[in-house]
Amino acid sequence: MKKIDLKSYLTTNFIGRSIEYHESISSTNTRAKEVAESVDEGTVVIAEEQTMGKGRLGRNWTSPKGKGLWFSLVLKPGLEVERLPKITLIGAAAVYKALRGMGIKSHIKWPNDIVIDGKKVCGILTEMIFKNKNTYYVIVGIGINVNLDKKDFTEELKNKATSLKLVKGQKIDRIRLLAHVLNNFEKLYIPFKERGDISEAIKISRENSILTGREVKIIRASEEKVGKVLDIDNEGQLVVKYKDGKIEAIFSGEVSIRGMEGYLDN
Ligand code: BT5
Repeated sequence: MKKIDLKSYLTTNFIGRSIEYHESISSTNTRAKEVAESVDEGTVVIAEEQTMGKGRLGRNWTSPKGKGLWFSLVLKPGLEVERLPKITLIGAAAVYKALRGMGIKSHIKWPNDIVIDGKKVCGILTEMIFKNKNTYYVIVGIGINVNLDKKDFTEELKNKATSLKLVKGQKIDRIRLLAHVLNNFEKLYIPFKERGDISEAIKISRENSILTGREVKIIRASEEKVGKVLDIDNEGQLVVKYKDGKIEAIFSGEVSIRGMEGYLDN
């Protein structure tokens, strides 16, 4: 991966202006958390390979060498803590737009996945670390399956994951894609940081939502419920109508959403 190439594509002021590059690392999110305090906002920790890539709720993220974009952004937004989980939507919208800019149509599976043809091509893991009551940092970890081949996926993943190479039938320039993601991320993040405005990211998530109109299973720690997704509201919450007619707006991060009929299984 060449830093010089990245710089030539970047249009940002601070996102991706500082890069910490690793050939191999356990998890870029873990590393970003370690360095968050001492680095500038917008620093990107990126690795060719992750040996213990993390998904949400202790799940694994497959991150084979040289085939994907496995990276984490260090953010210091200084907003109320309650608003922060919404940053995941900025990540999703930025990846969506970056793919679109490279001629690839995808959908957003609220709140943290990008899917193509019903298969997951990107996942996002947002974590927060508190230094003290008033000081915290946000780490947005993004994993994109760029040039993975079928053999790079486990049997379990083969049916529910894909890569951009598999979709397009040709290799994709990882550096160019990374720059596109970072450029889009900064554009969506600045209004959020300056005035808590996340409307553009929500609009993108809503307009390209794979879940809207579908029956889904909503899984919380101790219960599973089936409902139909009506919309994503102005707060970025998923609006669901249950069988009993009750409507609920679900806050990002608190649940897992599964498609019915084995579709969208993650
Ligand atoms: C996610 O979790 O989708 C968040 C993934 C975040 C990965 C990035 S890579 C850079 C940064 N550093 C890290 O350590 N993590 C972040 P979740 O919604 O829980 O989905 C996890 C599930 O996706 C797993 O249980 C598998 O079923 C599936 N999965 C694992 N690896 C995959 C891959 N490469 N592509 C598609 N699906 C995958």
